[in-house]
Amino acid sequence: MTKRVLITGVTGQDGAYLAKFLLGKGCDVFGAYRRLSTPNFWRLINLDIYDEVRLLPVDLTDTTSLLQVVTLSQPDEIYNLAAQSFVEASFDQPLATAEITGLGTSRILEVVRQVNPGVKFYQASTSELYGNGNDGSSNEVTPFVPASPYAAAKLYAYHMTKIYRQAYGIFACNGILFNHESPLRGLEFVTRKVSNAVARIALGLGKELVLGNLEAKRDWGYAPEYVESMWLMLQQDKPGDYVVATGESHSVEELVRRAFECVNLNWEEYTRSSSRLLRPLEVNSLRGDPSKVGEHLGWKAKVKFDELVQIMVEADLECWRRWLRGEQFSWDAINYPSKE
Ligand code: NAP
Ligand code: F7E
Repeated sequence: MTKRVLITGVTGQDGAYLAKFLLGKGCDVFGAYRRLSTPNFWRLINLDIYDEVRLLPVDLTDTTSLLQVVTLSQPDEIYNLAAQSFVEASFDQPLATAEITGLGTSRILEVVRQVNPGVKFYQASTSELYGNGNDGSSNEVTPFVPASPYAAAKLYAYHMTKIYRQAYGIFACNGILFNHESPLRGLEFVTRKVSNAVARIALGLGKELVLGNLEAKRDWGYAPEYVESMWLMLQQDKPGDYVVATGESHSVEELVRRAFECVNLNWEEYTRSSSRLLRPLEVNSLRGDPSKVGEHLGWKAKVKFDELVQIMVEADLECWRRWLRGEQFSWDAINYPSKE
C-alpha cells in the first residue's frame, strides 16, 4: 500500500528536499504550509514538485488546523519540520518562537496521541541544543546548554517528543541535526548570505559583504543528504534519537575565504565585520559526532565543506547570470494551491 506522509514546514529548505525524496520513494506526500500574504512555494517550484505535493493549510499555533491536516491526510508518518528557525530572530521574537517552535510541537504530538497514536513522528531537533556546553564533538548523551530562545524552545520540543515516546509508546524520534545548507537555504543564514554576496560581487552586482562574528564555528553539511536520515529514523524497528553531522567544523572566516576562492577573489578586499550583526549570546563552536547514525542507520555525509561551498556559490552565480539575461528566478513565480 502507498505510504502516506505529512510534512509540516514543506515550504522551507528541508521540507522541499524531503518532499522530493519521499515522492521518489513512491509516497503520497501531504505538505502542510502556512498561508502568507505573499506566496512562498518557490522551493517546491524550483525542485519541480509543486504539482505533486498535496498542499494543506496549517499554522502550528492553531490546534484546530493541525487536527484538520492530520485527519485529512491520515498519515503513516509525520515529519515536523515547521519552526521559527532563525536563531537571530528568536532574540527579537522570543514568545513567537516559543509558541511555534516549542508549543507547536506539543500541539502536533497531542493531536497524534488523540487521533492515531500509531503514526510515526519525526521531530526536527538541532545542534543548537548543545549551546556552549562542550568544546569537542557532541553526541546523543552530551548535555544540552541552550543559548538562545530558539534553542530553549527546541529543547522543550525535544523533551516532549521523548516524553510522548516513553509515556504513550508513540514511535517518536529526535533528529539532532547539525547545520545543513544548500542553494535553497534562506538568504538570512550565513552560508547563503555569503554565497549570494560572493556571486553578486563576482558579477559586478555587489560591492561588499558585511558579517557578524567571523570566529564562530559550525559543522556544515549538505541538506539533500540530511533529509534521508530523517526518513531512515522512521524505518527502524524502534524509535530513537540520532545526531546527524559531518564530524568536521569550520569557522565563518573559512567559509568566506573558500567562497571567494571559488570566484578567484581575495575575501579580505570585500568583507568586513560589524558589531551590529553580533548576537546577544553566541554559540561559539559546534561539531557533531555522527557515530550512532553511521552504525545504526548506515548514514554518512558525503558532501563536505569545500564541495558544499562550491555548490552554493555556483548555484547563486547561475541565478544572477539568468537574472542578467532577463530570466526569472524560481522565487519570482506566482502560484497558489488549488482547493481540489
Ligand atoms: P526553514 O527553511 O526556516 O523552514 C521552516 C518552515 O517552517 C517553513 O516552511 C515555514 O513556513 C514553516 N513555519 C514557520 N512558522 C510556522 C507556523 N507558525 N505554522 C506552520 N509553519 C510554519 O527551516 P529549515 O532549514 O528547512 O529547517 C527545518 C527544521 O529543522 C526547522 O524546524 C529547523 O528549526 C530545524 N533545523 C534546521 C537545521 C538546518 O541547519 N537547516 C538544523 C537543525 C534543525 P513559511 O515558508 O511560511 O515561513
Ligand atoms: O549562523 C554566524 C552566526 O544563522 C551561523 C539554523 O538552521 O543552524 C542554523 O542556526 C553562525 C552563527 O545559523 C553572520 O553568529 C556571522 O555563529 O547561519 P546561521 P545558526 O545560528 O547556526 C542550526 C543548527 C539550527 O537549528 C537553526 O535553525 O554564523 N554569523 N555573521 C552570521 N550568521 C548570520 N545568519 N548572518 C551573519 O551575517
